[in-house]
Amino acid sequence: MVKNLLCAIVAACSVNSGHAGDFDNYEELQALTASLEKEGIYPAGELTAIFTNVARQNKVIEAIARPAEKTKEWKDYRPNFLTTERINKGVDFWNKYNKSLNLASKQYGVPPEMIVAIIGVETKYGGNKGNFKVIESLASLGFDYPPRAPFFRKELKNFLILAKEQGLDPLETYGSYAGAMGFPQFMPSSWRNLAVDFDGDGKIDLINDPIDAIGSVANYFKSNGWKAGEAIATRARIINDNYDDATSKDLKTNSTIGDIATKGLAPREGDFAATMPVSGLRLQGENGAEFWLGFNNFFVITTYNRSHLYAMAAYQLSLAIKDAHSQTMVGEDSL
Ligand SMILES: [Ca+2]
Repeated sequence: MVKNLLCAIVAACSVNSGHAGDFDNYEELQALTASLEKEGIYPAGELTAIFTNVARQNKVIEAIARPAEKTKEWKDYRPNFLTTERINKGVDFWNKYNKSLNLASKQYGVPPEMIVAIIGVETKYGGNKGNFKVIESLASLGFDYPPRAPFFRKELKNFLILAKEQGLDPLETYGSYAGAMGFPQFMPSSWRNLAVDFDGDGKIDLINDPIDAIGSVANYFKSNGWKAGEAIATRARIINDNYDDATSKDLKTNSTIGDIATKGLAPREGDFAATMPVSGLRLQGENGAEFWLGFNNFFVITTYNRSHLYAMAAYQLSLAIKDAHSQTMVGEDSL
């Protein structure tokens, strides 16, 4: 059914990718071009020439409709991220960029293992930054994917401005099918608004510079409300039969430790103030339903990717990396 819908939307379903110049006659492209020329960001004619080389990518439109966060249960999602390889490479990344991670952690209040885990989940520490031309992804979604076209058109505009600001070649910049770029997979608007030049070389380079990526992830979290030193999530136990009412799919805290206990969930361990904001989470694990309590910082992670599964994978990866990293430090006095 989804395929039929997509066929109707793109009107060329048998063709997997389009042709250069697919968007040349689109009114939306002409409006975007006019706007960027009027603002003096592109000289007349430059964008028109660029877009004659841009093709619609139908596989991008198909991919956006079925992200893993929406189609998988926790028990199938978790093993993709909590692998020995990803944990060990996280320890390597931490050791390699220890100084920058400590500095970012101190400056923004985000623990080093959380910054490492995000870069690990997003791109395996820069190993997989995406093979889609960003301009083609964003144009395909912005012009030919009506459900989220305004969002992606805005990101396309941000990308074209970013290219001028940071000296990127708009036709040779690669990212995910959704247009996310570099080590931390920032969308263009996040790059422009929240990325930082953390190595101080005068450029914000998330594609080639892991140090800029480290500072940018930390700044992103702080800007989205990360609270230094606060818990992220904790496993819950059921204390009465109403517990179904205690969980939700919300992407923010909607209760407190005290209130959620009356609904049937309490932390398995640890000491939390009754007034601490929290939401109950239910995940389908390998051994059945798992209940968790997510705190403010858990939902800050969901601002990166709007999914409980994503935030839990990043959190658990951060714990596994921290544990493995602390073992490599035993007996070393170089810390
Ligand atoms: Ca830099």
